[in-house]
Amino acid sequence: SAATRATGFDAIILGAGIAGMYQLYRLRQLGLTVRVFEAGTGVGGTWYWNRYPGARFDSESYTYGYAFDEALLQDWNWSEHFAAQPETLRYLNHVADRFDLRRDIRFEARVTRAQFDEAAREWEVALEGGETHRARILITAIGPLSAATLPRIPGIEDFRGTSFHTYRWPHEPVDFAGKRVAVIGTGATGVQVIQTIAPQVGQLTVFQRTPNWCTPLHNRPITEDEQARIKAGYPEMFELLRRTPGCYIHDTDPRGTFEVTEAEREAFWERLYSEPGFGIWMANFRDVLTDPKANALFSDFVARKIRQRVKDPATAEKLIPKCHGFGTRRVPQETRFYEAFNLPHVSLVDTRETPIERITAAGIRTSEAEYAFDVIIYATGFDAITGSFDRIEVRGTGGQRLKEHWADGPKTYLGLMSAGFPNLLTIVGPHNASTRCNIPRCIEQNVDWVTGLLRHMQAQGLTRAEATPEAEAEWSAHIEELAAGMLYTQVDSWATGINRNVEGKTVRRILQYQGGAPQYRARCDAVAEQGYAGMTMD
Ligand code: NA7
Repeated sequence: SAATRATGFDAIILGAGIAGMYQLYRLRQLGLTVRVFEAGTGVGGTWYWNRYPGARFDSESYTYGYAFDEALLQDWNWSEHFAAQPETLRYLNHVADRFDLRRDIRFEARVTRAQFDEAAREWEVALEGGETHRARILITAIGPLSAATLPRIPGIEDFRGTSFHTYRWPHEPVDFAGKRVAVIGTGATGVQVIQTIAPQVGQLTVFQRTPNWCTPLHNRPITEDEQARIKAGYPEMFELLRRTPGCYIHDTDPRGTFEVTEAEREAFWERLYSEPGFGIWMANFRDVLTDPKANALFSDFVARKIRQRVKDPATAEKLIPKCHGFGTRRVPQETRFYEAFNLPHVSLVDTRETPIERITAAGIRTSEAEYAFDVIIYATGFDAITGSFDRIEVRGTGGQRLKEHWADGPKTYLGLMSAGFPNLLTIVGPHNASTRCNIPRCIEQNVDWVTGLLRHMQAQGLTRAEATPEAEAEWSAHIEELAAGMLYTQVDSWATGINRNVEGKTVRRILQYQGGAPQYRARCDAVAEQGYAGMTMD
């Protein structure tokens, strides 16, 4: 690879999660010299950091594992339909061992700055501590949900008990027996933590600002028969995942909510509520996420379920979202989450009624009461999608900063490149389909596309590739068009770029490709087939 070889590596990859590991594997096949920089002490990304109790898949395990290697698929046995974090981390370590990935990964190496050197046509990357490395190509695999954020509440440093953000969970198990525990946050993470620790703790107080529409996961072990069927059925299953909008085994129902009788509708919704996984979100009537009337009717159905499951009517009402409809925010999947609030030692504080004023040495003070705790768990989420980019000082041609280029919302081409940032490829970046996707499926697509581009550059002896400003403008407008009419765009959430714990993240943005993964894949493939249309290369 002499043609693409610069003074350092052919390519530097940031992050050794699912994306970085697979990109390393692919680039080795091209014969490139690659270095991966990873902040953690091990591989796994999301599954390395999120060690909180109850962390597990919401995708069926066998749909989530890597698809690129048939022997790997046949050798690995998932134990449950929705595997827990320790199993997923074991799986990713198994993959790292099996493909001998670790020898090209530097652990405990956090990248703080990346600067494009126009004359040399290479990126200079600086690690925390000052060490620098150079490479022709820079690939970010830094994750859409990796910049964890604590709430902006005064006094966090004053607390004398134990406290963690769920993403920065300790590696040693935490003993909750007899402890007075607070959980702040009721997103997908908070729900998993709350339902898991509720039976273990002495006392649990949940601080909820916005309730979410949670639906049953219905997890269970995979039987031996099922294991055999899953393995024999992989080719057909992956074919199905290529056709569905989010690469799940759940496909949209072609019917409209009001095209069926009330009895049929109720029966269909009862069935969805009783079935495992995301079917209730992904395989509902086709208009539930776009037609306000359909959405309201289905939200009522889920509200009825919550009222049936939570014994105290006042608590049930607090747990029912009033300001956003079902599926307009990420749907947390739960296992006896609502029943946790029936336990005598579990209580719910609505922080809109009684805001948290400060964290104290002893616990939490709201406008109404002072609570004492041994443990505070911050399940307060992430500076999502662009936050991990903002935390690195990425500078392209003329020294312009990526954060500035994206100040009024991301500007990208295919969600994989940005004009003015040559030789930078953003796996799972903003504007691509991956955060609306069963993510490893979209990661594999992103990585394969990037690998194809680098193979092309290698074959043609090209050393510089960049999206044109016109292609970037067109793609960014296309992103806006695709999201028009979707109810989620009218709601604050990480998917619309809102995080009030971060300066400046108060304006809703379209951050995701909403046309569905098959259409996204087709667009990317067409660009490649047209000799990388919309890009300049020399
Ligand atoms: P989310 O979904 O962003 O949830 C964060 C939660 O923390 C949410 O309930 C927030 O309330 C709450 N929060 C944040 N700041 C505060 C303050 N200051 N006071 C009270 N409550 C607060 O993050 P998750 O980790 O649960 O999930 C992220 C994704 O990871 C998830 O969607 C999966 O795809 C995997 P808010 O709703 O903003 O009122």
